[in-house]
Amino acid sequence: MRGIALALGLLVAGAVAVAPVALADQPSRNPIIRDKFTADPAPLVVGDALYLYTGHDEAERDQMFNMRDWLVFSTKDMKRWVDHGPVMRVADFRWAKQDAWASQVIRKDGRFWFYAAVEHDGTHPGKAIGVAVADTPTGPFVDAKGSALITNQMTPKGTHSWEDIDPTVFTDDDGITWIAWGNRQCYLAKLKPNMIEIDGPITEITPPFFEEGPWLHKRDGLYYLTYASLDRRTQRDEHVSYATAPSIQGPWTPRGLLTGSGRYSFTIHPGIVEFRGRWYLFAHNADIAIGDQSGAVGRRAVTVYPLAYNRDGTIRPIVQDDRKASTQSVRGQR
Ligand code: FUB
Repeated sequence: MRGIALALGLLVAGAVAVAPVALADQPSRNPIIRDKFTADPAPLVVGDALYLYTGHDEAERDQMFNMRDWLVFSTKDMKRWVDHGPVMRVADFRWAKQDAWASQVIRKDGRFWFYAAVEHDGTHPGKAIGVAVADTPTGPFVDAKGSALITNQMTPKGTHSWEDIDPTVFTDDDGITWIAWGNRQCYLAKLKPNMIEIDGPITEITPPFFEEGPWLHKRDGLYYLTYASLDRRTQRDEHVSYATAPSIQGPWTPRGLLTGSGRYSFTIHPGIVEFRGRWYLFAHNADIAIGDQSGAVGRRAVTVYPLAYNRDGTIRPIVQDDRKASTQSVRGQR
């Protein structure tokens, strides 16, 4: 099965290897935040501003990850970014013990709902997803439930403890909010209108090479599931791939690669948004040093690129290496 998926993915990846988006359209100098290490970007448009929620990398030396709070930045022109500081700390989820991993915020019924992955305490071992709420996009966010929304025990298929990470939330035109998440398996569930409970079954929508970092969006009636993909056979760095569907519940058609890997980073994590009539992909690499700290697995930096759609709804592949923009191609990458 894995072999078939690999062959299918390579086929589709080859099929979309066409001219990349011109970097002349580049909105900001990448990476866009240069005085803090940031990761796992999640954009949200509110009025005339784009808010960007990120993880905060504070790994020291060879430490893999050290993430204790979530940050938010905003912009009105995609060039100047305002740092609003932390919106929440992992310690604010009293049932969590560590790891402020990937998050996303959406607006519903006039409030801002924050979903994030953390490490649960010993009562529900493994990663879990919490939900917090605020009245403004800059917080402060408070735990909205007092317990995890999703625990590792709710998805017994996965045998690893970090299966339940990387929530993405999306409200469809009928007002129903969906949450997708996962590592190795990608899960989908409805949220109740109260935003703090799962409504109905958890289903699996895992696309080819899915590793983590799903992001749901919709454009012109087409649903997109964009995600960090990994060929576990070669164990090369993560890339961004995507799939499309006529409905949130599928069937999902794999569309292959959207980007190669983030420079110097094993992980990459997509976040997509439309702002002022243009679409953007946020991701991360590890291409800055701050003081004597060089970029690393746990010292990443958020980037942004314009997205260009073809008439059939497919997305033109993105070349994200600003330094070698004219020569790099995503052709043949997996
Ligand atoms: O930032 C911690 C983890 O690394 C995220 O949850 C994954 O998506 C990867 O970026």
